Amino acid sequence: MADLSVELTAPNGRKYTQPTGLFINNEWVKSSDGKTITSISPTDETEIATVEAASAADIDAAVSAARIAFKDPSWRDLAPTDRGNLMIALSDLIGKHAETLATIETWDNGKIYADSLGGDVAEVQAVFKYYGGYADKIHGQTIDTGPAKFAYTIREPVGVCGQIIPWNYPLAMAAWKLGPALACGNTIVIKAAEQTPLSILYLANLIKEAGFPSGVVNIVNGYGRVAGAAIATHLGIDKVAFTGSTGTGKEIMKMAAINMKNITLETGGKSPLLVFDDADLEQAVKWAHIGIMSNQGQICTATSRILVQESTYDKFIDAFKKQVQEVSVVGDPFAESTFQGPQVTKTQHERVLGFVKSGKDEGATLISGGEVFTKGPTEGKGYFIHPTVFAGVKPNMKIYREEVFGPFVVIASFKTEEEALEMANDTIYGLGSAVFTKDITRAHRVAKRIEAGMVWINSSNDSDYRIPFGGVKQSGIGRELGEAGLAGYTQIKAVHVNLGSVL
Ligand code: TXE
Repeated sequence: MADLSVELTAPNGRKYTQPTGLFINNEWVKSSDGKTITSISPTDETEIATVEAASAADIDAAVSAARIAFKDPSWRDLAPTDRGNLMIALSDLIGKHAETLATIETWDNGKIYADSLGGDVAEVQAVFKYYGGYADKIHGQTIDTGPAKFAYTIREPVGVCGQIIPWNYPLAMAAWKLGPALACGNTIVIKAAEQTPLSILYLANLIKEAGFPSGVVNIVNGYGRVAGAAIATHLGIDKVAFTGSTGTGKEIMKMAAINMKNITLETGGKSPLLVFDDADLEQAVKWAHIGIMSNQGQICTATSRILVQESTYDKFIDAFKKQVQEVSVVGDPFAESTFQGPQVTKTQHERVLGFVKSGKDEGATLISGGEVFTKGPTEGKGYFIHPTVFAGVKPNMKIYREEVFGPFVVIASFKTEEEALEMANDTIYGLGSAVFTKDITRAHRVAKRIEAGMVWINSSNDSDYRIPFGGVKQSGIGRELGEAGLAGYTQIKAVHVNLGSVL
């Protein structure tokens, strides 16, 4: 254990012990093949820590631990209320360690500290408490089929769940997956993204401290094509839940077919935000800005396509440009005045800049940003970018069709409601969508016809642990959060009973 943690002092002065191992069977272990991941701060490009990276053999060990734990009476026979209480104890511990968790998240990912603390970590705490409350409320049904027979159903855990998460909300994505899985009595092998390996390891210690039996939650870091693929193909895993790109989601589906795993996917988006000419313009501008520029634009539901009715288009562009330039203060994510920190990695930074070039080449009008931002906390260092807005964008352009995943938005115009809907739905994705109008009938008409898993009326990007989250089309399969989030983590057994008294 001694060499599987390191004492760190974060840029905000917080000192803490960073675990660096693989968390298997409630123990910290080294990678079997000596592979590691070094985490880089996106703010100043310095190395934060080096952690163990799981091999296929390590995944195998984690799955064995999870399988034994699944059958062990200490977990299998734990009363649902006690299972829930463990989750509530974990939620309380997260509250106690909130500032350290938020510090790690901001240092490793680059998201602003106020969001890490008040958004991500607060949500993680709430999710474990919420699903802890569900643990003893997961019921089956009784079904009366006539005088001689009836049946009842039992909602059983799926088994050993593999969970693969991305880097944009490392702790929150872990909680969205661990919460419902634990509430239903499953055991888990979860892999964090190689870009942000640190915060989940700190969470692992809290899981142990809360009192979860060994092997119930196994937490590993590792590369997608090694550890991720080992999870997706493992015959000892009954379900795989994934959040990430649509391309990787499709690969995981194919791999998971090997033993017909139960599957939940939350993938990419190119969510439209519709502004009709009767909208409250000030509100539309405010929410359109939050919807795309929060979290450095690294949100799967980011409203990255703004569609504005022709008569209000010029007014919207002027007001939106002003909002971006006044509110999107780029800089040190630990500074209180900052709205936007760095992109998570050099790769993502370059990817966004690639889209800037594409927009210019295709003839869209750049109205704001489009350059590397050089005034980071360490002069010339860090993956900062100016918030970028392209107007006059046409539906055939690459920047209109593909997910950019950065502080990058395209604006186009429409004439009628019919055309707005056609444009909004002209995408392979179907995750979020927003509509701004004061016409209550139109708001609900559009909400009904839009092809998306979520619609925000006169708002953007609201997410709440009590409300189902997920997409249609190539944005995913299944739902997370809310009561709906439990469905993917139980299976239904039907028990037929013959009363025998009547033929
Ligand atoms: O995603 P990947 P990347 C989108 C966003 C971004 C792009 C690329 O557009 O620019 O994806 O990001 C694991 N088998 N989103 O490359 O590859 C990987 O280790 C099994 C949207 O980071 O999808 C990580 O844990 N696992 C998104 C996770 O998959 C594999 C959030 C996500 O990585 C694997 C992130 C494989 N073959 C990116 N390859 C959202 N929907 O919120 C990778 N992984």
